[in-house]
Amino acid sequence: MSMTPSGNRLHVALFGRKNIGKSTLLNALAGVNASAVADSPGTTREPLFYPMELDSVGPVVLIDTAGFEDHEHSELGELRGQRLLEVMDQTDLALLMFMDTNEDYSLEKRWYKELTSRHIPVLGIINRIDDRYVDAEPIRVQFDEIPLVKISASNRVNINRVRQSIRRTAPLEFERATIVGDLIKPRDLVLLVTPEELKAPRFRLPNIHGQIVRDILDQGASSLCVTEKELVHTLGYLNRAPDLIITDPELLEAVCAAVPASSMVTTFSLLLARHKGNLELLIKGAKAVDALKPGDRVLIAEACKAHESQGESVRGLLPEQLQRKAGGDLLIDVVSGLDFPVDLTPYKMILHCNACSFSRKQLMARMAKSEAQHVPFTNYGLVSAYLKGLLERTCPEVVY
Ligand SMILES: Nc1nc2c(ncn2[C@@H]2O[C@H](COP(=O)(O)OP(=O)(O)OP(=O)(O)O)[C@@H](O)[C@H]2O)c(=O)[nH]1
Ligand SMILES: [Mg+2]
Repeated sequence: MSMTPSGNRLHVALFGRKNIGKSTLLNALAGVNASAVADSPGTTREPLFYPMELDSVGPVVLIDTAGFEDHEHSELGELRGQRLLEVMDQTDLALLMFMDTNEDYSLEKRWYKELTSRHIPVLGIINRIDDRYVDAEPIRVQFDEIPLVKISASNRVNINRVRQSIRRTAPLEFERATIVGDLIKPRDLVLLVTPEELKAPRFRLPNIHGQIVRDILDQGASSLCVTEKELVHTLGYLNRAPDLIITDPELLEAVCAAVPASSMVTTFSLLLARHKGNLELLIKGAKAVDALKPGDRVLIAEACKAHESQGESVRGLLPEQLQRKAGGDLLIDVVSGLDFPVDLTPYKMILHCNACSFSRKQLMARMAKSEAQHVPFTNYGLVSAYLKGLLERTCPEVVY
């Protein structure tokens, strides 16, 4: 379970005023002191993400956040507010914390509105029952009768009830659909073709391989994993053509040339795009490369900061290929992690990485922002397949 990629975990975020006990509750749920707790307000300043196995819930990412600002009009207040909205874009379930505030819940209401406008289920937590009495009724009435749990985070009272309520309140659609299950039948043979130099750390395969193999086994199909070098040799000893071949975008040309025309070919990147985003929109976005001109501005967005340390290896030769296609230099901005510009209008297109560490919700939120601003959005793999003229070969089930 510790290998569950973060994109597949239920993202549970804690929201509430400063000093209300968010970090204390996170630690109580986790059973370890993960997040810093202090008497003074403003201890947690930035969102903090903790992937963990939560008893009676399963693999989650618990997200600690900075407390609501009373002075939102300060520059820092606005920045923190922006961070909270970014966290909400990836929240599957919100824990909204309350304590006695003379029943003035205006700050809570403001953020509750943001949560409900994103259709995020909210579980209300009334904290500090060890040192004060809080009447749950006004909260129930003012917050659409959301489920409420009374706890003492520091004394670990009713923490199990919070876990059970998380399980009950978690959105049903969180159970993810399969990545390739719908493309194969029982007894099908699926060939995974990887580059000889795997980008994953030594002794590991990329997470997506594990998820795909699991899907194949669940369907009663079989899988074979080979390197590019062994592909032709392996095809030679098989007594039938593989039903599906999945490869890396950079091997696509070589693989398409080597495999039988009857085998369906696709890429890990395209499967992820289909799984996590709106594939048709991404394909439309890939075609925006045709309109690129020298001097145009393009945004490259990478989900994990790890890509930065790997330099150009993840996005590969893509910037060069784009400039060749545009017939001159482009202005290319690169952002990573949670950074994503609010104003996307200066960009002619947005190229995202595979976003393996993002949830579908997170990627869809970015796609929706781009669509609202009429900026084409696509991913590396689709653009590279399109530039090679192989997009149709790799997604035959999509009409475009
Ligand atoms: N009496 C009592 N104190 C609590 C409880 N939960 C938290 N505290 C105390 O409240 C203070 C603030 O707790 P934190 O968990 O740091 O609060 P926070 O909401 O994360 O605060 P910020 O990060 O500043 O927004 C600490 O001194 C905690 O020990 C509780 O249930 N009862
Ligand atoms: Mg805190």
